[in-house]
Amino acid sequence: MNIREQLYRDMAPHHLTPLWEVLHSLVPQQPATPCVPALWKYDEVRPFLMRAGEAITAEEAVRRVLILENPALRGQSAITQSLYAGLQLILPGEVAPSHRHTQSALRFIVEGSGAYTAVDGERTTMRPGDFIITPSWTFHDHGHDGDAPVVWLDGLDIPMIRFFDAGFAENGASKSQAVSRAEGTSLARYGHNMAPVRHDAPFGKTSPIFSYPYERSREALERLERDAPVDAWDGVKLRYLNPLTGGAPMPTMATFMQKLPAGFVGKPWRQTDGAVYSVVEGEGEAVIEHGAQTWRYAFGPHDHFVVPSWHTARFTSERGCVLFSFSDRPVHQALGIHQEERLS
Ligand code: GTQ
Repeated sequence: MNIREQLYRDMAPHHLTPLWEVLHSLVPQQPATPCVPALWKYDEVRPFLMRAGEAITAEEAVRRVLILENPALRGQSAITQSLYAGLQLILPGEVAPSHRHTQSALRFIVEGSGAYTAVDGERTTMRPGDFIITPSWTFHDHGHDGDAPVVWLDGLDIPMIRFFDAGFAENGASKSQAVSRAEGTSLARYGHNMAPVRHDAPFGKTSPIFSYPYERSREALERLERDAPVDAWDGVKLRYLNPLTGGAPMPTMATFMQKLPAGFVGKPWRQTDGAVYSVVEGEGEAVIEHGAQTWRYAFGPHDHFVVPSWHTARFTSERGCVLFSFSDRPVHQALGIHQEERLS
């Protein structure tokens, strides 16, 4: 045995390891994520969700969710290293009981109407394409008074909070929280480019608007497609705002909605923030490249896919489509490490 091997072997019991053996992978020349691109076709996922609806009640499950696990991170409940995504099902008459946690959550409504989520005493009705927030440490419960299944995408910063070992959670005193404000109050207070004169930030670093209706986002995208230049990489893309700060709606997650016009052939880009997509309407193709590998995803309504960090991606759409997405960009920006490249 040479002197190096002898050294490694003798110091191992003392919990010591030589940096020079791992330096390259510890400090890579560019992001080297273990995540891989992945696509979940809604046609394939939906039957499992409905079977979950027969297998367990929302109340017993607390949250009846099928987690979208990155194929390279099985068992970690993560779609990227920092983000969690799942599809939650609630059936008519059910309640997903009140609890709160330090993890922030977003809901993006995929299918069905008439369910509600209640945050801090205010309910908001879910409609397809709505983007709804559950701020960190606010009590929230979900219920459904309508007559057909409702499915939404849950996006949470669970892996990030786990990384920091900073998670707290507790159950609410009652199954459904008492309603203390009329539906739409938060949107009226903060959602019209105005704010109460002596406003505070009711949810700290999180947006005071907790429901961003699809109707409005879609109208903005449609007008911009018609009246303004279309971006060669993104089509028409807008980010959701915390109106009190101009920043992302949550401290850990940014959200976006984009419309690719019919006939769109987008240029490629890459960015350090891995992103999760939910297809709202229409069809298209995502082409993702990394090293020598290429993934081609033909997507349609309610499909979900993930573009990992520093993978090159581009979109095309023959008939046009609308895409919702979220990523951990605000954290990259807070740390001053966000990188983005627009390629040609
Ligand atoms: O709705 O509170 O998908 O706490 C995972 C954890 C949803 C929720 C998830 C959660 C929730």
